[in-house]
Amino acid sequence: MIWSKEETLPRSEIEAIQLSKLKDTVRYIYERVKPYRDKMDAAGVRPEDIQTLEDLQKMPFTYKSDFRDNYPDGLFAVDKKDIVRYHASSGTTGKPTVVGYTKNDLDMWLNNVARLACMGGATADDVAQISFGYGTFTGALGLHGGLEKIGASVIPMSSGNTNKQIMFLQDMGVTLLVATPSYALHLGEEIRKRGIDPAKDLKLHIGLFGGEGMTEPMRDEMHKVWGDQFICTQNYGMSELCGPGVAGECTELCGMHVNEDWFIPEIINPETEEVLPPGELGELVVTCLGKEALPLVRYRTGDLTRLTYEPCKCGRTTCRMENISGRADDMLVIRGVNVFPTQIEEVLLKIDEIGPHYEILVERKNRLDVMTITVELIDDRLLDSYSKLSELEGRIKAALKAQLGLATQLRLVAPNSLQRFEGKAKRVTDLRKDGL
Ligand code: DLL
Repeated sequence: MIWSKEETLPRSEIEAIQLSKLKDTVRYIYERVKPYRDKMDAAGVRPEDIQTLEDLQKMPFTYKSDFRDNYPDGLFAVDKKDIVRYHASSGTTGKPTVVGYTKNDLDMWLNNVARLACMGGATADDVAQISFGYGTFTGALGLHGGLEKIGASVIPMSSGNTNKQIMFLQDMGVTLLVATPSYALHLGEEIRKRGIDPAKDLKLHIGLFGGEGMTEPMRDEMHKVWGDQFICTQNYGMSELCGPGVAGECTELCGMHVNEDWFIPEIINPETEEVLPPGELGELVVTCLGKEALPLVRYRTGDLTRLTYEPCKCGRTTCRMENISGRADDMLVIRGVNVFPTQIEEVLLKIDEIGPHYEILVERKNRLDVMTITVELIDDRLLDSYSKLSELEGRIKAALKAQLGLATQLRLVAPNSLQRFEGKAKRVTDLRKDGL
């Protein structure tokens, strides 16, 4: 089922919608958001300079650091009283990136999520278990609202508690699972360990995944674990842009359709900032169209992908983006949670007993991401006192958990035992291969 007629318009009509909304958006931000007005003035661009879609390239970029510099709501274009929902994601340092929605924004957001749910095969007959963590993460409430819009029955399970997840999958006749792909694999394996064959014993046949990438080997693995009846698609989004709902894969499984009447995607070379033609790999830059509370123009997502405008067999005419193949910056996605090494550094530097050298190791164990942080003690006499060492370990772990919203493994090592670098320090080793 195709949810909105805008998904199947001829390209000329999509572009006409984009141009009209783009002109309005640029005028709107110039009039309402001071940091945008300042940037546009500095770049010598006025709203009337935007007359074609190519003119978008005259506009300055927006960065994650703009959120930090205008924390919490300096990029908002409406009065606080018009905000009906806040969400947040990790910032590059201690403060989160806060996003807000008006009533109309929520409606737009959840309609876009309804589209991707339909792309993945969901209907009003589905019973959907949402196994994303609820809270300020946009994934859970986004999919929750989008699936309710199409009339599916939603179970707001949240993440963790495997036994309860399995009990509900069985007892409630769940047909659709929403999760990060790594959690879905983990859950599938736990189910098999209990002697349950998902293909025979469960009604589950749709997986709507996102928040982190799903490679093709991972999709194959998903079928081995959950059975061939299980159709799993992924969708892409980020909190700053609305959350899920930016792009979604249809059951043809050939890239994620961008909701182009709400988002203009561009691909740039992250170093030269030059706009690249369709088919070339580069950083995705997104302009939101018609958002009221937080209208972002040319937002540097940091995600690397490519676009294709070839028509899709499913009938949708919107452009498609390929699987994200990496990041232009050093952000890590750990169990769907965004982590910047700078956030970790900020925590570690506040703790007197440890030095400034650290290493971050990311691995996948039992299908789940595990992050181990190794830090050097300043005084090796601490190594002789178990009680002092375990108190320190507990304190560092708690501070990291509070900052990242994620449990980490910690290794405390003797002074001067970590490698020193003459040039740029290589602090992160990511051993996850193809997501498996
Ligand atoms: O992860 C929004 C979302 C939730 C999308 C649920 C889809 C489903 P953030 O927490 O702000 O928002 O994280 C955004 O996660 O810049 C990507 O690096 C990564 N990401 C999200 N979806 C995918 C995906 C949500 N399908 C950041 N493939 C993004 C690869 C993804 N990476």
